[in-house]
Order: sequence, then C-alpha cells, then structure tokens
Amino acid sequence: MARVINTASAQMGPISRSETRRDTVRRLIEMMREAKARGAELVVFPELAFTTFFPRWLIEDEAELDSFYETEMPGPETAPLFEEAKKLGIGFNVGYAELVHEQGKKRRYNTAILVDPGGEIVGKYRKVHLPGHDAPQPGRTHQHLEKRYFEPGNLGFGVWRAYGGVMGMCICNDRRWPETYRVMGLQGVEMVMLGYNTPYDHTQHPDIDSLTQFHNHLSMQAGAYQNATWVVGTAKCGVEEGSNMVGQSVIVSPSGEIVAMASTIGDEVITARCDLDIGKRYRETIFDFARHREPDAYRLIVERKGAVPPPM
Ligand code: CDV
Repeated sequence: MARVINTASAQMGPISRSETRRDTVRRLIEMMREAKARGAELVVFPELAFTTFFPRWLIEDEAELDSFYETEMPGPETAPLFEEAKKLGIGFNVGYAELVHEQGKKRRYNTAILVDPGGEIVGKYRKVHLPGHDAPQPGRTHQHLEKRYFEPGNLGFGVWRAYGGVMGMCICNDRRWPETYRVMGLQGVEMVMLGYNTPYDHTQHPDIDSLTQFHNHLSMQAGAYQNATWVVGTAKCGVEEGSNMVGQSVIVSPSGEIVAMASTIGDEVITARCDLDIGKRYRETIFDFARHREPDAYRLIVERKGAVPPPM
C-alpha cells in the first residue's frame, strides 16, 4: 500500500517588527485551515515564524532581545496554533527562537519542532549551521547576527518515526550543507522539513547574490535526490523591514524534481501528495547506501586533514 503524506508548505510574507505574536499566530492558523481544507495532514511553516527576522539588528537591551524568544512551547501566545492543529487533526513543523536555562546557563537556539495531529510535540531540532556574524559589519544596511544571538544546535540531526514515515528537520542555512541531509539519510530519512529566511544580499557579492534563487533550489533538490528523500522548504519572504528575502517555497521529490512551488512573495499555501515509496525506490537502486557507499575511502581522505597531495 502506498505510504502517502499529503503535505503543505505554508509560506509567509513579511512580519513587521511591530506585528504582535497574536496577529502572526492568526496568520499561521489561517494557512493551517487552508492546508487542511486542501487535504493536507502536515503543514511546514518557516524558520523563526512567530516574529520578524530580528538578527538583522544589533539589539543590546537584553529584555528587548529576550522578547523575540519563546521560553516555553506552547506558550500563552502560541497555544492557539496547537489547539487549532488538534481541532483540525493536522500536524505541523514550525521554527522559533528558543530561550532555555540549561546547565545553569541562559542559552539561545534557533529551533524547530514537529507536532503530530494530536497537538503533541514529537521532535525538536536546533539549527547547527549558523550563518552571518557575531558583531555588526560595517557598510551593511541589514546585519545578520545569528552567531551573536544563537548557539549552534546541540541535538544533532535526529529523525523521528511519525506520519507513517521517517521524518527529519533542519533550518535554513543547514540546507546548503550536504552533511545535513546525509546524516539524516544514513538514518533512513524519508522527508526533511525546513524553513528559511534568505535575504538576497547575504554575501554582499553581486555575482553570488544574483544566484540566490538558484542556490536555494539547487541545495534542496540536490539534498533530496542524493539522499532519496522528500524535502519541504518553506520561506518567510518579501520585503521585511527593508530586507528583501527570497520566496519560491518548494516541495521536492526524491527524484530531485520540484513538484510544487509558491508563486507569490506573500502568505501562500502549496500542497503535494508525497509518496514515501518514491524514495524507497531510489534507496533500493542508485542510492542503496549499504551497497554503493565506500565509507573506508571517505575516511582515508578525511584523515589526511586537508594535506595538499604531492605534485604528480
Ligand atoms: N537564516 C539563514 O540561515 N539565512 C541564510 C543566509 C544568511 C545565507 C541562508 O542560508 O539562507
């Protein structure tokens, strides 16, 4: 019997700095309802979906900085999203800034969770690859201070049995790194969910930045194909507080093909019928890791630790 997850990606347009959590959650709920009405059982929301993308500013007042983080999930303002999910019987993946006290220290992570259709959290991931800087860069109209406001995730790249398959998560910049998908691929992942906030001017090199849309899709399509997994990538996009961010949210098949793509740069729901057995066919043939990978050969190269080979 086919194992199908009817999946939605709920792209968000900009969230202004003054928009309240309550209003943002209302937008998310609206899209959740649309996803359900279109037959979805799972909806993937963006990275840092409850607030504006605050790492674009230097925020020195600690109380102000803290106001962008969630100290509990669900909390009083995010609980309506969980309640609606339960009422509708739809699960979701959502990203948020997490503030916790661990080992006697205040810690900050860029986090995503997977929630089942009963409204229960079944998985948590903390972003590993943090882009940007830990101090403001001269000459930039918008900063990217993720290295200042978050610690690298300490939960690894886990996978979870849910929705009748093997589910994985990563966040934004993680999607550009092959290790992200491969670590999950080696655990048999069948669907990777991720959200992103990607400004067009992120490198400040016009030749690279002009390829932002291409690189966005390239990394997700390659990750999907090379690891025989579905990838669902959801943007927060449009011009947010003067920063122009890429949209083009996608659902990518294990074939590497895009099967659904957003066509606006605002709130938009896209859906696809994700048959997990498509991935199984790739994993049993061209990407049968057990038969075709050569871990010993990879280790030989890694152990050289970057030594330049002698000239021929
Ligand atoms: N939020 C992100 O992680 N954004 C990065 C940008 C800064 C390169 C991304 O990889 O899309």
